[in-house]
Order: sequence, then structure tokens, then C-alpha cells
Amino acid sequence: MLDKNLKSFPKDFLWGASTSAYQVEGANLSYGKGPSCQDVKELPEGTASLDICADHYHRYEEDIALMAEMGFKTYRFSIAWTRLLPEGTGKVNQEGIDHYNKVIDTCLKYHIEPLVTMFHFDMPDALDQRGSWSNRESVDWFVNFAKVMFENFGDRVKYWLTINEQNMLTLVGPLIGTLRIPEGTTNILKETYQQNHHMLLAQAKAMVMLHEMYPESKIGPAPNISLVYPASCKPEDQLAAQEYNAIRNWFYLDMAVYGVYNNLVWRYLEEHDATPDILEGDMDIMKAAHPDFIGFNYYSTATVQASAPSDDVDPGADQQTARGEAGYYKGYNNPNLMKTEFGWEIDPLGFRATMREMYSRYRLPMIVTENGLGAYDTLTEDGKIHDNYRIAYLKTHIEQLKLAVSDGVEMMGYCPWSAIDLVSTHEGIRKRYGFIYVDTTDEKTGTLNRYRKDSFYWYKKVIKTNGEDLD
Ligand code: BGP
Repeated sequence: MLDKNLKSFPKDFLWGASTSAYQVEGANLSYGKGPSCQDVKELPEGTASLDICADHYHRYEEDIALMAEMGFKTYRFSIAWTRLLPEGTGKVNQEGIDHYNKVIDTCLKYHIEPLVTMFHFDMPDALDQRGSWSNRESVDWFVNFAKVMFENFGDRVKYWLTINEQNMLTLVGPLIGTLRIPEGTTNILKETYQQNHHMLLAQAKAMVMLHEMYPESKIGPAPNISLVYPASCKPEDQLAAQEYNAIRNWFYLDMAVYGVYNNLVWRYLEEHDATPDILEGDMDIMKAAHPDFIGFNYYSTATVQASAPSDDVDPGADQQTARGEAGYYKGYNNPNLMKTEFGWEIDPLGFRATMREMYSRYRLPMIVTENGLGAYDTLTEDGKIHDNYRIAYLKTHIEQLKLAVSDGVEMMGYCPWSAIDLVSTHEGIRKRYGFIYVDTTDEKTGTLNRYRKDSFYWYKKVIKTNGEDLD
């Protein structure tokens, strides 16, 4: 491919990074906050509990000042539902409102645009007790939560993300501690996609509400998108890749953008007698919602091959491990790709391919809401973290991002995971992603002091040169 005339990043490109409330804040049951599903789940062995995390709840000022030092134009963070509404509905906790007001105002003080995720894996436990997303009332619960956020923060927050990785909530919910299947459920697939249907309705209503309340503000979904490759040029493998692409990726965006159920997923659900119950008017609600942009998390591509109905397939270990579904597709180790220390494939070119494919399907501006390398970092005696492996990962991805911009893909911004070290979904704080090192461990020992990693200085230069100097 000729890449002679490369375009620059747009002048107002939103360079930043991301966190989520339950992984970074700590103070998980303090200051009036109620428990979420994350606070009551059984912790994966040897991983830190969520009472301290990076202690961002208490140290947000210091942390945002460090982000400003890197030159951030945006900071993507999530609002904990149970900090605003400890029971999920009903009484509002003013301390929670005050806290996020301070976080937002601190960002604005540094000219950092807050990019707020409304829901990042943290369903209120009180609502889980009432049936969680399987209860159709969950749509109203979420809409009420959205209203509380828009009323309190909508005057200053211009960019909103609805639900983080709804596709992962649906496909690997138990792993991230979110999916609740009511006792006695016989068709788990149907139940899962019924919950998914409610989430889609909740998302659609929230998008419409924001546009009514603040016509200038922007909102979009934030799925985890991994373009799926066929393992070979066998036509059967191509069909398998299409199935998994539909189930893993396009289903969520087809609904968010066009308000339609993806036909391949619908057929798959029909085959399993698992289509969700759709009430009259539901599809009008879906159609009425229009995202302004697409946020998406990208860590790697996935590769699959065809699978026979009798196959014993691996259901996949986590968000990034390719899954299998007997009779449809099965995960395949791509021999062309290296893996991280935690077993996730690394595919910067696949990042470009993913952006191209998304843009040709949806034609909306896009922002990368997560991308990054989970690794073990070492704090040296003189307070340094030489994370050249993270720089290498991010550099190769930003190079491809730039090529995608040259391809004509409308990219609004780039927010790698994560701004600061935090607790991983299931592998503790030892799996670090941040530009800022936090001195703590899964045993919760350490000073919690912050240290600038080598990647901190590198990213600062990247932002300063608007992505021109990546060395
Ligand atoms: C995404 C989630 C994040 C984050 C990230 C890294 O799926 O949106 O919350 O944690 O993955 O994953 P992990 O923490 O499992 O390494």
C-alpha cells in the first residue's frame, strides 16, 4: 500500500486516557455510596478488593493535574451509579453529586473535556436484588439515573458514553461480575439477550433524552470492537468470521446506529429459541435514538474458523480471547500475532482494519475509548518505571490510527486504557495499564504515591506534537 501522503490528526483531536469508577476510585462503600455488583462479587483469587484501588476518589486533584501535565484534552471516566443513587433508584446522595462536580470542574480548570461513561460494569446491588437487567423496569431505572446525571452535570459535560462494552456484558458477563441469571432460568441464552434488549432500550432512551435536554451535547455507545478474521481463505471460515463479527461486534452498533436487530444474530437466536420478547413500541424507541459518534474499545482482533455442531469448542476465557460457539465458529490462535504477558494478541494493523470497517458500516465520527497494554511494571529504587514495552505498543497503534485518518476515517480522539494504574477486571492491580504508576499492590501495601512512567513523558510529547512525533 502506498502511504506517501499522510494526513495529520485534526487540530482539535481529543488526546486523553480512560478509567472507570469501580476500578480506580476506592472508597467503594464510603461517603454514602451503596454497593454495586462489583462490591459484592467474589473476588478472583489474589486480587485487590475495591476499597482503595488507586485512591482516585481522594486524589483526583493530583491525578487530573498529572493528566494536565501530559497535555490531556479529554479525560474519560465513569460515574458510579451507586454514588449518586445508593439504592439505584430513589434517594439521591448529595455527596456523590458534589464529588463528581468537583471532578468535572477540576478537568475544566485544566481545559480537559470530561468524557463521561454513564455505566461501566457497576449495576447497583439493590437493583440486582430486584432482578437486574432481566427486570423490564431496569430501562426506567437507567433512564432515571441518566436524568440525574444530565440535570446535575449536563451544563458542563458535552460528551457522554452510554454503556461500556455492552457486548462484553452479554458475552462474558459472569467473568466481569455483572450478569445475573434468575434462579430457575431454563434458556440462559434467551434470558441473556432479553437483558441485552433492555440495555439497548435504556441506551436508546438516554440518547434521546440528552438530545432533548442539551441539543448541542454529544452521546455515543462504547462497545469493545475486535474485527474478526477468518483463519483461512476457506469459504467456511469466512462464513464463521461473519457470524462472530455479527455476534461480537456489529449487533451492538447496528442497533445503536440504525435501530435494527442484526439479521445474523437474529437468526442465531431463532435457532436457539432465544429471541428476546419485544413489546410494541420498542423498535420505535430504538429507531428514534441517534448517536453523534461511536466510542469503541480496541485491544486486538479475533480469529475464528468454522465449527461443526458436534465440536467441543472453547467458550473463551475473557474479553479478548476469541470465543467459540459449536456449529458456528471456534477461536483460532493467529500465528501472525504476538501476545501480551497476559495472553492477549497484539495487532496494530488490525486496529486500522477495525476502524476502516467500522467507518464504512456506520459513517459516524469515532473516538477510541480504550486501547492499551496490561503488563507487570517495576518501580526502580530511584522512582522510575521503564515501560518501553508500553510505549512500543501505543506507538504502533497510534501509527495505525494516523493511517486510518489518512484513509478518510473520521477520528475524534484517542483515549488509551488507562490514565493511571487501576484494578483490572479480573487480574488485580498487578496487571498495569497506566501512564501514572500507583505505588500499591494486590495486598494493598504501598504508599499510594504517584510516579511518572517513561510512557508519561513519551505521551506528553505525542500530545504536544499532535501525534507527529511518536519516537
Ligand atoms: C475492558 C474494560 C475495562 C478494562 C480493560 C482491560 O474490557 O472496559 O474496564 O479493565 O478491558 O481489561 P482487564 O482489566 O481485564 O485487563
